[in-house]
Amino acid sequence: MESEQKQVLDMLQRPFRQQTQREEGHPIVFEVGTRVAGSEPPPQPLALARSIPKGTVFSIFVKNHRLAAKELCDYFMEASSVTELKERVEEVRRFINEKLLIFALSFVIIRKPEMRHLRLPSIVEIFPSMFVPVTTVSKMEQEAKKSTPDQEIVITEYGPEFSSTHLKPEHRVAYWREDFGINTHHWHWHLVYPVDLSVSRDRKGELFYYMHQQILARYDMERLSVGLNRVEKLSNWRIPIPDGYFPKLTISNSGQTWGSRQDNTLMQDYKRDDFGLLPFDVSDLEQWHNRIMDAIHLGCLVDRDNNQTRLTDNTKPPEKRGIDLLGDAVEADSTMSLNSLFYGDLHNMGHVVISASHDPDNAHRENLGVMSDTATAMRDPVFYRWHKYIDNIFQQYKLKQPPYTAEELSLSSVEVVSVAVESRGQKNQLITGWSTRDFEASRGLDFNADKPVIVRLTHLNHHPFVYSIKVVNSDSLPKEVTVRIFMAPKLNERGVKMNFMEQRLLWAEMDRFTHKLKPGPNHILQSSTSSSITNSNDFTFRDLEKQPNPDDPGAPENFLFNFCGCGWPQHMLLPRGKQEGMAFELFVMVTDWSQDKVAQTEGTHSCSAAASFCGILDALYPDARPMGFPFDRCPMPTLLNRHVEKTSDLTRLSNIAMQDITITFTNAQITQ
Ligand code: CUO
Repeated sequence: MESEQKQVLDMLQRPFRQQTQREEGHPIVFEVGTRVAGSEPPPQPLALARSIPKGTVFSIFVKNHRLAAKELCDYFMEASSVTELKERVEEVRRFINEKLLIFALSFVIIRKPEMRHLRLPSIVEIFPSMFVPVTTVSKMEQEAKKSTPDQEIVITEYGPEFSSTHLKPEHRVAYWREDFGINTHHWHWHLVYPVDLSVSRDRKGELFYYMHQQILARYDMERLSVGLNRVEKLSNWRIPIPDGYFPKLTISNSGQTWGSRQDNTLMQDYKRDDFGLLPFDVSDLEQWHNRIMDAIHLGCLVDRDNNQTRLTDNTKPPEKRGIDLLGDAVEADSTMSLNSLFYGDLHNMGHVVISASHDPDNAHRENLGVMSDTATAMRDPVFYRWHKYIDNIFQQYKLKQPPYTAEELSLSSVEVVSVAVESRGQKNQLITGWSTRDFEASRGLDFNADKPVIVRLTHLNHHPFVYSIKVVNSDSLPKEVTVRIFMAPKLNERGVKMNFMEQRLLWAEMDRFTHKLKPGPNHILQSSTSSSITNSNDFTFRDLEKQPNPDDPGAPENFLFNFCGCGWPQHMLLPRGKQEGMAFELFVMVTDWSQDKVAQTEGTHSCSAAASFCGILDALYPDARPMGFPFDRCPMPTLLNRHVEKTSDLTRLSNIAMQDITITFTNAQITQ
């Protein structure tokens, strides 16, 4: 019998494969014209899921599509084995939208305890056309046709030049926005933290805020690296969006393309007839915005029975933090939001309205734009402007929280004596450049070739490095601590050193880990490849076919793999930096683990990596502090003084240290 892993790979392969009704023993019926009133067929099972046509956009930002996903996920969840799941998949493949099918199948494999040991291959190989432009797909088709039997087909896609010219400043960061890894991460994260699928995960709303805030910090670091200003929030919806986006990608194998947005397109009232959504006005978004802002400034949300729930981050479990409640209300998850009728569906509907702005009434029969899909949204410059607006809501709330006290920030028995990063014998000098990664496009698309067709994607990369942290524990006993590492650019757009408030939102988490300090001096060495935000989830079909049988219960590292796969790509851990070298600051803070830890139930498995962005499956988020601590709130004066020489600065916290580092972009190949 086929292994379970093999069955999973078979189900995911070539989602657009033709499976005609005749092959399945069903008569082929073509329906032409308008159905006569009263002749409607009886309701079918999976009616919602069926309502999304094959080959069209499936968007989890659209409420109806979320309901359809719920229906299909529930149906698949009932399967008691992989074999039964496969039967169900094959039964519905004929009439279910391909993207919806893969979403539901992936969701079930992550969620069902007995299937969690199975691995999902990279979404790049399942849907190559969501990651490489249609011209590259055609090139692959042509090469497949004319290749000789002994010829390997490899098509190289130069990411840095993909959709851009140098006429538009925004194109300077196209290589970052269109990177396969960050888009894969975003798809996977929303699969693990879905909306309206009755998935109630610890601090889900807060993680929605934090993960997206961290994306923005990283995007802004990248923009500063290429000489662009930090991204501006999209808060005035009555003026046109200056930057357009032309995806050049296809939605399906039938030639359907994503909608394109011209420069200076206005967000307009939504009146499309193809998603079952009621007409929806930009002023509805404004109304939801106002209600949420009122809640922030009044300090409470109001539920449907008019009860008030206070918004504060100074809570004790099980009371939820204000940021968590706000995250649920803004994203919005109607199963989690305290009052989704009143506070609405702001973030999701923003994606929808923007992705329909080129054809808001469907008059041109153009598809939605890439902002409607989690696997493609991060390609579009407007994604960051929209999320900066969403983040600004959260920041307005955060700035109302009292600054952390010295007690909350300090750990006087511990002194961080020095911090450095080391890479290839160089101290505090990090190097970035380009690498390539091969994906087998013929796993997702049928090129009619009897051999693999490979697409070689170019991406940013860096040489691995090691954090070297010297710490003195003045206690006579060993002490368990959390080490928190962040990085931010030192200078702003004008080349001026930033103060704390200006730099606050640019701090990107690089790592967070626990460590047991022995009494006296300690030397901590931590590899960049073990970062708590990253993972290596881009396994190919070939990788998975080669690995030892994962059905074997003695393969423990497979456990939770798919869940942890929602981390940030390792190759994007560092920003590009500049060719002449760019100044960054490293921030290391050591805190008391006894105050950071959360009480987990026995037997909790943690992600070996990526816990900062993914949390832990079926367990509590593994850090009791608010996410983003200590940069999530306004500073206290001691932190403002952190640059003063230690010898003369008695107020400086001993458990915090800073180090200037340089990131140099080589524009050369990085081999590891
Ligand atoms: Cu991840 Cu708007 O939430 O895209």
